[in-house]
Amino acid sequence: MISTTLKTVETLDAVVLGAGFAGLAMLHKLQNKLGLKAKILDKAGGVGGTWYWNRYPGARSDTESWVYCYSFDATLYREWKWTERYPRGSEILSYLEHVADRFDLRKNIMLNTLVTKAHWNEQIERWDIETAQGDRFSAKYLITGLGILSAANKPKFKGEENFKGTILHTANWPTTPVDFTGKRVGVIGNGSTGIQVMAETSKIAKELVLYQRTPQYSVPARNHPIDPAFLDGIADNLDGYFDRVRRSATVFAFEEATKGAMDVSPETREAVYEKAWQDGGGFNFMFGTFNDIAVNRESNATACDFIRKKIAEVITDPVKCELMTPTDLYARRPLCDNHFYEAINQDNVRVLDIKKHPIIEFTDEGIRTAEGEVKLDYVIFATGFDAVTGNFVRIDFQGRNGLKMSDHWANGPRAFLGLSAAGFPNMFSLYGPPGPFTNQPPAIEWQAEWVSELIKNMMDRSVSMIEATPEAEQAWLDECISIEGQTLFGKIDWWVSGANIPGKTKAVSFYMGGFGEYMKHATACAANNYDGYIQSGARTAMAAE
Ligand code: NA7
Repeated sequence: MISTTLKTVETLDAVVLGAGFAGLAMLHKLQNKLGLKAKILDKAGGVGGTWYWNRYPGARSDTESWVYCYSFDATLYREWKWTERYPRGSEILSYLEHVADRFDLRKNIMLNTLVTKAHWNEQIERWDIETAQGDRFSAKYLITGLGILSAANKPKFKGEENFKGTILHTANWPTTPVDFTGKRVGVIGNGSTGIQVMAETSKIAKELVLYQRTPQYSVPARNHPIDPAFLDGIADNLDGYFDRVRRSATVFAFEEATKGAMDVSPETREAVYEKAWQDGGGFNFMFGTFNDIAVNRESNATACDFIRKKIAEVITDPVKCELMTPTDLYARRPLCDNHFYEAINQDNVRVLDIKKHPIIEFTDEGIRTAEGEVKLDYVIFATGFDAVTGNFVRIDFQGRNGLKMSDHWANGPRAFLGLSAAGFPNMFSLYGPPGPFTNQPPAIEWQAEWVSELIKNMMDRSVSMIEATPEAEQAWLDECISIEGQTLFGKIDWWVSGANIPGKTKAVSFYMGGFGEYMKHATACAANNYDGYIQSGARTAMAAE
């Protein structure tokens, strides 16, 4: 049983929420660069964030490993040798555990610690933080690294309690492996998670049934082992390499396209798509082929046609092929897979269209739709996340004058640079909304450095409080809305707008102007004495002083 006895308040310079890529980078900067008293609090039983929870079979990053990592330490980069183009979830988890050890972070990480509230204390200009176990902290700075894809979305179906098999959710996977050999497995959802878990499970399950609402566009990942010498080559020019990566829009390793799909002949277009198909990678296909697939409907249609044609080449069963062929825009997060369509083609795999015949109920033996009952041993929910804001509204954040984050964000997230919500002084959200939409680790570590420089600057000038102005917050949101309006990403319903959660207000949650442009905004803000923030003088001393 959780004890809720309140304990003595621990006074810190900073509390960091979350021990994933963001939290670890931030703690490293605070603890090892600035010498502050800082602590990470995380409800998980280990470090790793997303990669602690998402241990389902087939879990991988679909970003190339050599840019799905930190670049802030050249020795770390040189020492850690990724083994595959797309790192397995377990390998990423080991990497983050290694980082926690290597930079001596564990001494300031409290695990199994669920933060329930964080209130701004006006009198002393500090954050009062409490956990479910009754731990209490007073911190000058509150920095969140909560992740935009971490609050699981678990839709509820009638009769689930009667099901005698096992129900699993990919985002809350057991720490002990689950063996699906010879089992009957149902999977609900075919986003980037669903296609990974299905490709892997189809190899051993007796039967695999996909309960599909919307078919997706996916391209091959073309995973392969990597030569350590290749990684050494990057390490030799680490700053230059990551500088190029970060100046791009998407923060991936590939070169982004500079031409539109309609600017070339049909033959050239076909050849460009074919090359990308052979090279592999979803983001590469969307952003490395042509520069207007995500903004121009005509160009988008050419990519759709190409992928549909490829799906038809792989899935030879005509019924399955029709079910798996998407008809809407290619404007969700681009997917890539490890032989997903080949898996669908197998005899032990069935696809049920639950848009046409929705799930009626779970029975004691399986799932019933209008097409009948299917008997199952396991049902895997790969139904994604209450993305972006999910974790922010689960914690009772209260800023100035008791302003609740859940009220401030009732119509969607708003925060200057995605980092600072007006009314929430000395609080910074790494990779928070509305912020960049990119490959995350190199973007996150850049933001962590930016925040640490801001804190250093405040300390140097004896500034005790900094807060984004409502005007700066609004102007930033307007810019995000304007840019997203020029893309196709907001034209379909998916997690980026919150449309995947029934009843959630649809909103613009990202800055789609590219990370290179994002850095220019944030750098200009800092260079102009943190233009967009109001600052006030020293009222409380730092705990470390
Ligand atoms: P996604 O991409 O949100 O996919 C969730 C899937 O679950 C998708 O196929 C949904 O169908 C389906 N879904 C969600 N709710 C239901 C209900 N109620 N009934 C049936 N099917 C449902 O989540 P992922 O975990 O795959 O990936 C999220 C991100 O994590 C990904 O973009 C990566 O960046 C990492 P729909 O398409 O809405 O019809």
